[in-house]
Amino acid sequence: MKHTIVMPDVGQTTSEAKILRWLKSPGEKITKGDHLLEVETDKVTMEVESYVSGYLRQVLAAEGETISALSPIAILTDAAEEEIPEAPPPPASRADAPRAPAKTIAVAPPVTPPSRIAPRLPAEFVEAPANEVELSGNQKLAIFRCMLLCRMFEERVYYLFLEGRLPGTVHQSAGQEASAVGVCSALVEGDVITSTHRPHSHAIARGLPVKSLMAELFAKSTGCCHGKGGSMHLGDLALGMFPAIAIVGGGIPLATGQALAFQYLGKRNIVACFFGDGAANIGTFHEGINMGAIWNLPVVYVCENNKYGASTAVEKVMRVEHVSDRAAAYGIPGERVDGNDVEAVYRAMWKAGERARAGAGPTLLELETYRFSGHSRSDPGRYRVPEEVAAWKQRDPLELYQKRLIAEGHLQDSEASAIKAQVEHELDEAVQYAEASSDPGKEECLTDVFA
Ligand SMILES: Cc1ncc(C[n+]2csc(CCOP(=O)(O)OP(=O)(O)O)c2C)c(N)n1
Repeated sequence: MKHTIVMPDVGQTTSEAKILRWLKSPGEKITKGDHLLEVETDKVTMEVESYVSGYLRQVLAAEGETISALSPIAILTDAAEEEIPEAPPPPASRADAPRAPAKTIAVAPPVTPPSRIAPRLPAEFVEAPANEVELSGNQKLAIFRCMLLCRMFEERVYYLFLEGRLPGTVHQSAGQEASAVGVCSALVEGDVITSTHRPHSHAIARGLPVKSLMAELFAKSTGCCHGKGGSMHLGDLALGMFPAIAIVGGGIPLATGQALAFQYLGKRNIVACFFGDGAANIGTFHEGINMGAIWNLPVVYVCENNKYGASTAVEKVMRVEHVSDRAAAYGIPGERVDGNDVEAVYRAMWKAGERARAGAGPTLLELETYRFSGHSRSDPGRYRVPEEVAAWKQRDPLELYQKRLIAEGHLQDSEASAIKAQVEHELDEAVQYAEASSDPGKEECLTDVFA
């Protein structure tokens, strides 16, 4: 079978990219996920991965050419010698770029960036003793499945994006599943979360149906926001998630306001307010948390410290060592937790949640974690040294939890594979559902929107 590889839409202000070099040559065997070529956009240079496995048969665009997004750039086939059915159309290349497609490309070995930046390695955490919030075997398995769903959802979305099937941009959260799932597992019906530009795992962990999330990413009317929110604004208040807010720090006052509403109405519900380390330097952080503190509001402020706000390392923009140190300024507890240990996150959230439900006010939780991908679809993450990324991958929250459940006797390898197959099937169905759904009609332009 023939597979046409297209140029992904990775530019920020333009929809084209220049091919710097091919990293594979015609005839080479390619595994899905292999880096095929390096491109330069208006903002960055980055490697482009293959979204299929097979043999690279034709390279359709030469190094130096500037190619429009979604134009074909290479042909792969499943078998090495397979006949290629028909000639592909030439790529849409800018008029001033050389037009002759390269037949065979000489490939230089990849260059590793110089390691001048000090790696931000995972900290050592002492495991907190198990207490009254002990989880049952079934609860642990549900947590594992949910983390797996978050991870596989992000992987699926990534490849759909590379294939040019998904519109818009995505900020992915692979690597941060333990924080999303640990926090949301400690919530009950009626509780609410607020989220950020990186909301996919928060939404899955809060229990939003995967079909409605996938349809939202495809901008379809069956999406959780009827196709008008997209990746960065997905949510469903009826299911306990405010549509996410992409303005950094924007969710903090909203969470505080919702907590005030819970208190005013005499409810025992709480708000879990997710935000990143970058948001801890935004004015709303101070105003929102201070207000939550002085009124003892039922809210837990959850900082997912993944070490970077976009490409800016956290210590470049913060004098205190830890975000949680700032809790002292508001007179509330601050706790730093291993954000890659899902049970540690669960316990900390449960404790902070009980405190909030009892009327004792907010807690600032800092969950130390790491995003495996770049900041967004167009960020290769070159500001991070390979040693740092490798050290965090050693602490992959999903692998850590799978090993732990196997060691505790709650899970076997074969069961983990079966769960993975189920999740794969659920995602296949979600993509089919999303692609078969209709676009929002013109008559819906002004419904569900406030401005
Ligand atoms: C007020 C505001 N400033 C800048 C941006 C652009 N921006 C989007 S995400 C981001 C980085 C946010 O970092 P962090 O809060 O640590 O979250 P993370 O991306 O690490 O999840 C920036 C600067 C924005 N969306 N809103």
